[in-house]
Amino acid sequence: MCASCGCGEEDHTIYTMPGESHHHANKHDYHHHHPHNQEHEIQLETDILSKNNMTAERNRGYFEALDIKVLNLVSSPGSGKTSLLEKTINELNNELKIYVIEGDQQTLNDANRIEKAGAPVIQINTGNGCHLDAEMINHAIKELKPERNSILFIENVGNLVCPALFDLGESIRVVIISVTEGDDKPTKYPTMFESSQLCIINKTDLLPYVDFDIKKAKEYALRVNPELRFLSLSVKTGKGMNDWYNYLKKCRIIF
Ligand SMILES: Nc1nc2c(ncn2[C@@H]2O[C@H](COP(=O)(O)OP(=O)(O)OP(=O)(O)O)[C@@H](O)[C@H]2O)c(=O)[nH]1
Ligand SMILES: [Mg+2]
Repeated sequence: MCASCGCGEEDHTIYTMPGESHHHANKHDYHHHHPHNQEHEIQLETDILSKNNMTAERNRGYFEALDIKVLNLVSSPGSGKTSLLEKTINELNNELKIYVIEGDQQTLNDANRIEKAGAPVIQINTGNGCHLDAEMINHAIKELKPERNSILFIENVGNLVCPALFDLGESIRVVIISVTEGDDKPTKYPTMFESSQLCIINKTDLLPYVDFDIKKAKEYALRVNPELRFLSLSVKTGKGMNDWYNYLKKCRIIF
């Protein structure tokens, strides 16, 4: 087991563009040794994260040089990340050049949805891994080759814990919660909210049917990150989506 997040020992990462046969990555050396001594585990975790941070900085430099804005979408499974991207691509594809990196443990489902929506996409299948890391992104952008002045969305593996630790070199981290998940998520999974700049509260069309208090959710999130900004929306009905589109148009200037 990995000392940092408990994901699987073997590296089964697979990179695939829709319509192509996939290929496996080289084994990451940090997945090799898993000593069960606590001191060694802390050392290993520090090594993993510092190696990741160095690669993330290289990614960031690459993105900045090409003026590519990168949004890392993180959430529990099923909060609506791919649905949000599908609608965004449909709405903004004429105005912005959009690219997508999809992260899931298995399947090409999300990449196929994005391709159908009309954006260039690469799927990373992490196998046993429960998060994307900077090296995977580094590898993926060499294949995806996003253009200068574009927006790159990275849909992380659905998981509210591990992706919080791994900087990918993104400009903005966006945490998405849906109203079906409970309004106490920010207190239970604070690192994700602490490390994000924007929080999207999705599926507001379901508010009449669930016990979710938006005011409380925001209050909890602001306790761990007073700088966090919020957008409440429903991808399904489109309510609140204009605020998101405006945020994206502005973030090209701000970040
Ligand atoms: N009612 C409602 N359902 C939604 C909304 N947004 C997404 N969904 C539904 O939520 C389910 C999951 O949506 P996805 O977009 O696949 O979620 P995801 O976050 O990409 O899921 P993973 O990639 O598996 O983590 C689908 O059935 C969507 O149709 C919304 O605003 N309202
Ligand atoms: Mg998805």
